[in-house]
Amino acid sequence: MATDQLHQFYRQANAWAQEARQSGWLSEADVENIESAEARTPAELFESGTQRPLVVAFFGGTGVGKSSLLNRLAGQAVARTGVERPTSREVTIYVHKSVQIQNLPEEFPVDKVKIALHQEDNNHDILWIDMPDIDSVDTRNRELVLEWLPHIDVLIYVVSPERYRDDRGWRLLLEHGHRHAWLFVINQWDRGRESQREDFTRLLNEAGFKHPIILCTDSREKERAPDDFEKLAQTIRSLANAHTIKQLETRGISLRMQELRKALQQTAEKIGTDESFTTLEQRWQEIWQATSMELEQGLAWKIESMAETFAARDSSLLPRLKKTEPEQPQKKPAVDTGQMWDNWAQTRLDDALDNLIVEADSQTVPTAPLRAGLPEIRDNARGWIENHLQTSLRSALLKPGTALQRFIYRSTGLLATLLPLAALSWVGYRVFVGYYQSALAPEQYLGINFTTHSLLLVLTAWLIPWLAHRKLKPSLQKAALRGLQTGLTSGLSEIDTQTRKIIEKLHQQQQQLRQNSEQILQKYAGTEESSQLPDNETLARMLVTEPDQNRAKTGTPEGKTHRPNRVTG
Ligand SMILES: Nc1nc2c(ncn2[C@@H]2O[C@H](COP(=O)(O)OP(=O)(O)O)[C@@H](O)[C@H]2O)c(=O)[nH]1
Ligand SMILES: [Mg+2]
Repeated sequence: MATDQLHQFYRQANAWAQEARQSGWLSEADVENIESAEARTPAELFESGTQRPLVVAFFGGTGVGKSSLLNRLAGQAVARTGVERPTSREVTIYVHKSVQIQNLPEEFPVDKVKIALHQEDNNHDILWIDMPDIDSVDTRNRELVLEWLPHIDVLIYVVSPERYRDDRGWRLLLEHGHRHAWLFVINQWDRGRESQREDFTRLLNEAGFKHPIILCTDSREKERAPDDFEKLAQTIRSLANAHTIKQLETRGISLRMQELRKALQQTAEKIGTDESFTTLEQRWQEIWQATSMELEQGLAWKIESMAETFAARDSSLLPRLKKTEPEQPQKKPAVDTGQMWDNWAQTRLDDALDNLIVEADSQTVPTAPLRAGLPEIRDNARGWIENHLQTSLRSALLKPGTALQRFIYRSTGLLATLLPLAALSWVGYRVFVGYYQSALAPEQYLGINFTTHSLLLVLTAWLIPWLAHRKLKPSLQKAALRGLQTGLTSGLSEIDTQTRKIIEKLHQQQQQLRQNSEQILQKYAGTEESSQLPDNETLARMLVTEPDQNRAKTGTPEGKTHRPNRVTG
C-alpha cells in the first residue's frame, strides 16, 4: 500500500541520516530536515483495508464560529460554543458510529478529544473535526492543531468578516496549503459585506487558489438569514466518496514522497561528491609539497649538527655496530633522533592539516569526519619521523660510503697485510738462498745493503696500502648525514601516506553513504503517483495549484514545531 511505502521510505531515509550523523557526516539540523518531512496521513487514523471516511476539519481563529458550524451540521450541540467554552483546547469529533477510529494522532491527549457518534446517513462517510483555536494565546493549542493537520483531507478555513486574515491561520494556510483541500467560510455573514468577500478572494488568489470556494454563513442560533450553509454541507458530501478520497490520498502521499525525496537528495548532497574528494586530494598534494620542502630546509642544519655530533662522539661505532647489529637490532645509534621533530616542525604539520580542513570545507566536504581522523597524524608524526631516522641511519652506518669506496677500502686493508707478507716472504726466501749459498761460497753471504733494501721493501709494502686504507676509509659523518637525510625524507613521506589514507578512507565512507542514499531513492522512485489536479472540478478548486512557488515565498518557521512523526508498521 502507498501509505506503507511512504512509511518505509521515511524510516529508511531517517535511518540513513542517523547513520551519517553518527559518523559525523551530517549535522543535527540535517537529520531534522529529513525527520520533519511529513509522513503522517489521514488514512492511518483508520484500520487499513477498510473504507475510510473523508476527514474534514474546521480550522480558524477564536470565536469565528467553528463550533457553531459543527453544531449546525450535527443538528445538536455536540461542541461547546462561545461563553460555555471552558476549554478551547478541546477537539470535537463528529462521526458515524460505524466508523472505527484506530489511532489518534500520536502524543495527542486523549482527554482532549470528545467523540460524538451519530447515526445519520447524510454524514456517513465524513469525519468532522472541530479543531482548537489556531490563534489561541495558549501555544499548546497550536501544537494540537499541528498534531492533527497531517491527518486531515479537507480543511474548512472559517473566518469572520472582520478577521479573515489572522496571522497564525494564514501562515499555516500558506505553509500547509498544498497538502490539503481547502474550503473557505466567512461566518457571521450577518455582519459581512460583499467587499470583504472580494478582498478575501483576492488574498486567496495570491495564496495560490485560482477559484477558491468561499461560502458565507450566518450561524447565529436565532433569526438566521438565508446563507450558504447547505451548499457547504453539500460540497463536502460530494467529496465523500471512495473515488475522491482515493484521489486525495494518492495526491497526499505523492506530495509527501516528493518532499521526502527532496529532503533526502538535498541532505545527501551535503556529504560531498567524488569530484570534491579528487580536488581535496590534489589540494593536499600541493599543501604537502610546500610543507615538506619547508620542513626539509628548516631541519637541514639539525641533520648536519646531529651527524657531526655523532661522528665526534663515537668514531669507533662502525665496527661495533657491524658486530652488534644482528643480535641487537633495536639498539639505537648513539644520537638522539627524537630531537629532530621539534615544536617548530609540529606547528608546520599542524598548519598543513588545518589547511586541509579549510580546503575540505571549501570543497563542501563535511569537516567533522576529517577532524576526527587527523589527530592520529598529529600525534604520530614525531614517532614516525624518529622511526624512519633510526632505520635509515642504521642502514647507512652499516654500509658507509659507496659500494666502490667500500671495495677499495677493503682491498687496501687486505693489501696492507698481504703486500708486507709477500715482501717478507721474498726477503725470507732470499735469506734462505743466501744462507745456503754462503755455505758453498763464503763471499755469497748477504751484506748490509741487502738488509737495508729488504727492510725498505717490507716497509713500503706495508705503508702504501696502509696509508691508502686510512685515507679511503668512508666517512662516518657523511654516512650519518646521508642516513638522517634519507630518514627525514621517508618519515615525511610516511606522514603524507597516512594523511592520504585518511582522505581515502573518508572518500570510501562518503561513497558508501551516497550509494546507500541512491539505493533508497531508487527503491522508491516511481512510487509517487501523479500529483496532478484531479478530474473533480469542485476538488480542483479546493487545491493550491503551484505549491512550490508559494511555499518558497512564504515558508515560515511554523512547521518546525512538528514533533518527529510517528510511523506505524
Ligand atoms: N453574529 C454572529 N455570531 C455568531 C455566528 N456564529 C457563531 N456566533 C457566535 O460567536 C461566538 C463564538 O462561536 P464559536 O462557535 O464558539 O466559535 P469558535 O471559537 O470558532 O468555535 C458564539 O457566541 C456564537 O454564538 C454568526 O454567524 N453570527
Ligand atoms: Mg470552538
